[in-house]
Amino acid sequence: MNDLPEGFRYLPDYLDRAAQEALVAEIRAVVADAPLYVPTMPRTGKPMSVRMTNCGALGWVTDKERGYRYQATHPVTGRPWPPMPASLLNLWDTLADYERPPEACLVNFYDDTAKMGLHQDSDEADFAAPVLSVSLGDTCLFRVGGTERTDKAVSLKLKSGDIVLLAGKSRLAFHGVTRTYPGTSTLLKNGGRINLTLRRVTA
Ligand code: MD3
Ligand code: FE
Repeated sequence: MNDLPEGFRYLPDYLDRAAQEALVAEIRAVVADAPLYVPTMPRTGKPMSVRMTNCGALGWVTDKERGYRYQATHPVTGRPWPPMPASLLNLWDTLADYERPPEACLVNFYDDTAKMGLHQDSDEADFAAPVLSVSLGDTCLFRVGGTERTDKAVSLKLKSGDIVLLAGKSRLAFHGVTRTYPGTSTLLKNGGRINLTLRRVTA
């Protein structure tokens, strides 16, 4: 907990229960329009355990043939992503300290066995902009290291209502989700964990 990368801001319990519930309702509406899908890894086609969708002008997607990228349409429905809810734009305005609005909100859904391997977020053209992450539902064990894969990493638990802001050097830190802790939250009726990441994509 004392070796967090420079620019990493952890805001525990930032959203109260009512704000979390309101956000879940907005994400359910997003998912009704843009269903969660199973992303696959570049080249191997191996499915990720996290299901994903997006809102905003651009969305992060991955598949075997075309790999990691941002695009304006849902890979399954072909429709544009639904707009970003005003509450998320407001959060960015309050916390990001960045002149321009986020272009993408990636919605990650973790079931009881899902995890996310150690990676760097480098598909965006603008690394000056921060990434803002909101956790909802079950607690997870999150791991964050330095800008090299082999740098020492620290673990912390991210719980429902927590926000993490990745600015400065932490923007390119390696990070991942080791596991979730099923049954630790009553926010989502069918359990699981949702993580939202708001980003600038273009420079
Ligand atoms: C540290 N999501 O979507 S959120 C991702 O909980 C992603 O779903 C995780 O990693 C999740 O790419 C972690 C916290 C987070 C997000 C972006 C970061 C940490 C980060 C970017 C740079 C460094
Ligand atoms: Fe990431």
